Amino acid sequence: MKLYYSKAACSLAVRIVINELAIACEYEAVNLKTHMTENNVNFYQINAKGAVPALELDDGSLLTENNVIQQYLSDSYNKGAELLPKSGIERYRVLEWMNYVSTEMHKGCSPLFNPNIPEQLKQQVFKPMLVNKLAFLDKVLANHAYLSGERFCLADAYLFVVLRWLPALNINRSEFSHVEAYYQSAAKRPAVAKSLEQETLSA
Ligand SMILES: N[C@@H](CCC(=O)N[C@@H](CS)C(=O)NCC(=O)O)C(=O)O
Repeated sequence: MKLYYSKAACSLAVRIVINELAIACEYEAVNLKTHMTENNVNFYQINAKGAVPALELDDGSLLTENNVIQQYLSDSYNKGAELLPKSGIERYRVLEWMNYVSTEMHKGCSPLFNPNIPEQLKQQVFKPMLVNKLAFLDKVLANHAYLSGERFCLADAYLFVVLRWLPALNINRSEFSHVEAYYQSAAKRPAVAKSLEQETLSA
């Protein structure tokens, strides 16, 4: 198995899941500006979408879309039930949160990273939208340790990565004390710390 990733990008969530589940995996970095991989391959020839994460399976096929890759890994490996319950409403709670993190949090950050969007629009429209969602998450995390309760799940791996981007977007995470405490606690998980180290990142 090989993960196509880019340093600090949303593919870091998949790396965290791989480390949480102790799965053997190779990694190949993708430069998202040039869309060339570290082995000098045009990434569009590997993934026509051009986006990371992309997971090459042992049969040579490619699986894309962060949330789907995470579910595949969790469902395929024995310990997966800890990150994504196998059935029942608990499973759908985790999926509900994954969808939220992907569509609201991750894609809520995307316009703020976009150099073609005017600064005024970012400050007046996109940033307040994201900050409102952080306020919502702060209320959720006041009541329990992780998104779906007391146990770290797939959605937490993904949210950790998105929260890590906030300082670069000039959003002060510590204004949301429960979010900040959650972030610091997730950063201490061995799989999270290992993933950061592998990408030479700090929390
Ligand atoms: N729909 C994709 C989106 C992933 C995505 O936004 N990846 C970003 C990095 S965080 C990317 O590769 N952007 C570069 C590009 O799309 O060319 C998913 O959920 O996996």
